[in-house]
Amino acid sequence: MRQTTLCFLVKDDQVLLAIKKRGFGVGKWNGAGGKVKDNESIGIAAARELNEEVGVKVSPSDLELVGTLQFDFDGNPDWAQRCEVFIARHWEGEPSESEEMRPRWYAIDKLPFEGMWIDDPHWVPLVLSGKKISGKFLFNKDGSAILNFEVFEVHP
Ligand code: 8OG
Repeated sequence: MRQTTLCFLVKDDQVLLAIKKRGFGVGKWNGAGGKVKDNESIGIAAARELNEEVGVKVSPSDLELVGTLQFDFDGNPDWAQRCEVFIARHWEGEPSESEEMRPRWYAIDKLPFEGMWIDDPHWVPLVLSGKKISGKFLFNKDGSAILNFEVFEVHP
């Protein structure tokens, strides 16, 4: 199964989202992240993706794990994915556009849900309000509908 990372940069009451210019999730606003490579730790992968996609340098020790999500697609096991979600509050450099993503800051209480993944309203506000979560989503085959889901707050 694919293991991916997703990281939200947070500054005061704002979060950095970036619109995906190509690949899986094209046209959607999201944090930066992607597939973990073989022999790469999840933290190193998250930091690498932040650098490649929005041009900032983050130390893996500044990544706070805030969520673990399982995404399954009915009748489409190739798309199954486990995603570790992080928040970073310290980084070096100014976020900038890359070939893959165009970033901008959003107020945390005005997220552009109509332009985000359909599951995001069920968990993104929780992690941005300081909660730690674990969740599972079952989508239909092409990911256009949620068939069922569960999201729990975890207390580490
Ligand atoms: O390597 P690739 O660009 O395919 O990685 C996909 C990225 O998109 C990765 O950061 C995980 C993220 N992502 C999904 N599905 C969902 C989702 O349903 N919600 C959010 N917020 N991010 C997702 O692949």
